[in-house]
Amino acid sequence: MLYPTVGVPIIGKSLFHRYLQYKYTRPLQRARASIQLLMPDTSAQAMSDAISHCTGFLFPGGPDIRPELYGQTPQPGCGKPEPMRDAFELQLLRLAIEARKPLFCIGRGMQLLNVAFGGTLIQDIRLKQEYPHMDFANRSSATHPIELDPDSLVSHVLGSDAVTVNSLHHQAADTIGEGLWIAADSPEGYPEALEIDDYPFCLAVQWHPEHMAAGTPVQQKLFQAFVDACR
Ligand SMILES: [Mn+2]
Repeated sequence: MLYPTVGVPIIGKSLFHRYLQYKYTRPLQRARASIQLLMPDTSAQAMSDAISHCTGFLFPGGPDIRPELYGQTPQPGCGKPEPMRDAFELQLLRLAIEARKPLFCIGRGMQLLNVAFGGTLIQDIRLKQEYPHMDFANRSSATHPIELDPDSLVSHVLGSDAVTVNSLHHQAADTIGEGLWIAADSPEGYPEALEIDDYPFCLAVQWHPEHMAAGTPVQQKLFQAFVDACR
């Protein structure tokens, strides 16, 4: 299986969405993956097709998750959710975990993983940050440091226990779901990577390696390791 099939929930159809989508598919292709974009279809048939057809899944960035899904009501600063994406991606992620598929969860994807395990989110961190964590203009640059647990998968893949990363988020994982642990954090203590206890392969990062991979080879390693785990 030289080109494993990686399932990626579709981000959207506008030109801007397609640009964002391309940012994920390009480093996956560079790592020699075949990509299956997945439409938000929650039917049992679509779910079982996705699980049987794809050897791994990448959960991409996107809008804020509906607070109701982690037991809260929307607070000021919380963005407009996309309930269709939430319902589809949460269901798919749960089935993928059950099937022990390799996972790569990025940005919103990492937050979704936390919600899938019963964790919660801080709905807006903009008033409680030392670094600008929502910095779209500098999305290809490393803008804040993080510390990684040297025993984590993400640290092994990056080959370091301290790196600097870009930052495109205004929410953060708060209570961590049972069965997950914090593999990296920002200087303020916001989780920047999560991992699942006793799981074959899961990278979940709060930063956006897809915008760095072209210019920062170490970030491409995350995509390579994920695709290798799918092979
Ligand atoms: Mn950050």
